Amino acid sequence: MATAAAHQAAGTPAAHATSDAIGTASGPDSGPDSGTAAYQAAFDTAVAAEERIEPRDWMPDAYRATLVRQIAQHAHSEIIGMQPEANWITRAPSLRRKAILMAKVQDEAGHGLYLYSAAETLGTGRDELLDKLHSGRQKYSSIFNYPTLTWADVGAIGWLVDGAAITNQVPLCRCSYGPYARAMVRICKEESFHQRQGYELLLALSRGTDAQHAMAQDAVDRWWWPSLMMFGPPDDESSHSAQSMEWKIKRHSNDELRQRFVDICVPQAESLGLALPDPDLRWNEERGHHDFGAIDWTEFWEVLKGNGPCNEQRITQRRRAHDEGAWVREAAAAHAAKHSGASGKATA
Ligand code: FAQ
Repeated sequence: MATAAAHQAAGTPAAHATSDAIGTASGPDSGPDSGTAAYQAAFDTAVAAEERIEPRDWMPDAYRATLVRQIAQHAHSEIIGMQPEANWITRAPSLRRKAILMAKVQDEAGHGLYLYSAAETLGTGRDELLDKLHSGRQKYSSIFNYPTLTWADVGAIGWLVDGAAITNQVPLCRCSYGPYARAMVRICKEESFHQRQGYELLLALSRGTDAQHAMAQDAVDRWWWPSLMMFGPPDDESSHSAQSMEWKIKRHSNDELRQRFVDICVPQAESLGLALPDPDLRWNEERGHHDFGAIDWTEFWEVLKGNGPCNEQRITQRRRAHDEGAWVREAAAAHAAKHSGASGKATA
């Protein structure tokens, strides 16, 4: 790699030197010795030059911990996020809608798998992460603690929740950590399909009978504000943003992305013939953005503390699914062991 070669020519360690190699030199993050300082400098240079940090590269402990925290929270959100929509698979109004919804929910499981794999490249196993989710030591997105009361909620989740997820995740395709960035490319393509199916579903309801239109409007009324909360607390209360942006894990602040999402949604709501439930929403010529009303941050923090409408139900269901799936994991492990034994014999 040209940049690594440049580091070597200059007599400094490349960020792409492997952790093993560094471990024998001075030990990563072992203290403020000159070896660690040089690796830190090389890491900083690589990040500044928009190079990707890869699993075996040296990285600061805090960078690794931040990535594990964010990727784990993201992975947990994908698998917990299957629950609100899966609730409607058996009641989808047609075979077409049922097939689409099953495929979407299955995609979310797949996103969880890519993300747990990305976290594993940082040295944290899936069992440990799931254990932290089940014991409440790691979070998942606030949005999945709200109930899906009608069929229109499936459309509102697709349009607003997947829409917010894409707005947040497209910049993550440029995250400085390679495996996370690459996972996000595929996830964003699938989320984009999800968003369109939600929009199409809501459009059908909005143009349907009065009762169907009212059902679509009610769903948008309930999902709008929680969707804005998905972007995280306001910038002045966001504990991780500044450091994560410096490391180029996050590319934009929570408020910037929230504003982008509002600006995208306003014309889409007009095309849908649905109103966004915010009397303060209006175009601000001077800012070149829409102004919008105050978000209820008390509600957000309460949901994070476990006091949302569905927190208990979601985590209970997740733990039950995990326990009931134990035999599948055991069978898969036995199959893998048998398979590797067979291929081992063949090789011998
Ligand atoms: N919910 O300092 P910040 C999806 C926590 S995927 C819960 O601003 P950060 C797909 C945060 O962890 C949706 N907790 O944090 C789908 C921190 O607590 P900690 C998930 C939240 O990390 C669609 C504290 O507040 N997407 O929807 C939330 O810099 C349909 C302070 O916050 C991702 O995870 C929240 N909304 O920024 C699936 C994307 N917001 O850890 C099924 C990746 C903040 O110190 C159906 N993640 N917190 O205890 C990110 O981009 C970032 O982690 C943010 C938060 C922007 C979410």
